[in-house]
Amino acid sequence: MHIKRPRGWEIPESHATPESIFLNRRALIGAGAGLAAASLLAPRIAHAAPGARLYPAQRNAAYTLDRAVTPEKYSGDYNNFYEFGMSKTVLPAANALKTDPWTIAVDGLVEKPFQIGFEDLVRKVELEERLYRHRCVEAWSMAVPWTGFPLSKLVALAKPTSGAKYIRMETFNDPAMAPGQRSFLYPWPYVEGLTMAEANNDLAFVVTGVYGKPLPKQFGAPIRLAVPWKYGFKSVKSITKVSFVAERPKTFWEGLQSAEYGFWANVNPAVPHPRWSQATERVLGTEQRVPTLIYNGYGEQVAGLYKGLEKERLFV
Ligand SMILES: Nc1nc2c(c(=O)[nH]1)N[C@H]1C(S)=C(S)[C@@H](COP(=O)(O)O)O[C@H]1N2
Ligand SMILES: [Mo]
Repeated sequence: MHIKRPRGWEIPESHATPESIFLNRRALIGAGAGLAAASLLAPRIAHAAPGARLYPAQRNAAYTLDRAVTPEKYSGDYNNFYEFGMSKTVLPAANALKTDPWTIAVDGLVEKPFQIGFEDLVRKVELEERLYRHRCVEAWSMAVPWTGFPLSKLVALAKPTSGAKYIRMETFNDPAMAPGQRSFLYPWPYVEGLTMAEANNDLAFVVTGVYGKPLPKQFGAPIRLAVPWKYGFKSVKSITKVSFVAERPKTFWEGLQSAEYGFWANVNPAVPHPRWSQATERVLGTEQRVPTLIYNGYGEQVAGLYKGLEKERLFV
């Protein structure tokens, strides 16, 4: 028997075989032929990167840049992903990251804790593309077309109770897969957090893709955060757990070196890092130094979040 059938990632979702028909067809096929047919049909999702058929997503024109998009050949080969090593060249090691299947646990102060598969989560939201600046605390920067959905959508799905004051996000912890996690010098797993007001700000974005395709592994596949008004370390990669909590979470970098890397970490050119200036940044690709902007240029959208919090270390 020969079945010519386009694979899942070659056809738009609306044209894909609905699951009910797929299941009926399997039921109709006799046991002997059925085994062969099932083995042809079953891997159609496993071979595609999760959610691949959804790309490229519609660009949201509200998010514009003051600079050119950084070509992927620069941004995709200069990453911070300590789980796979402390150098910028984590691309080969990050290939070991297993992203399929991928489950995200939602727990803490929510109506009802649940686990959700990455594919199921993506089906519940609408993906869009946004051009965002990214400013690492190390004073390099890039401009990237992320694909994803507002973090506020995930908050709404989670249904936090009134006691939830912070959202805490965690990366996988798997030293067998990620060699960096065999080092006891770091407080694994990587943890980050935001206040509920920050999480519900329009700019806070859950990222599933970049450059019009699913996230390559070194960018933190299959699902990460982008909070562009904060230093890059707040944008946690490869998220496996989202918890709603009453107390401010202790973040990974805070646990290592709280004098240099705090909870708030809002970009501010006037507040130097203890060991270097934050006044300018090196743009990946062009290698030019350009002035750094307060809140990385997003002050209009986010400065209001910090009214009344002036006593906090907002820029560390
Ligand atoms: N899990 C995890 N998330 C992480 C990091 C990391 O080492 N591990 N590095 C952070 C830092 S310092 C930066 S600048 C960005 C880098 O994202 P990129 O490599 O996609 O440019 O990811 C952030 N998220
Ligand atoms: Mo960073």
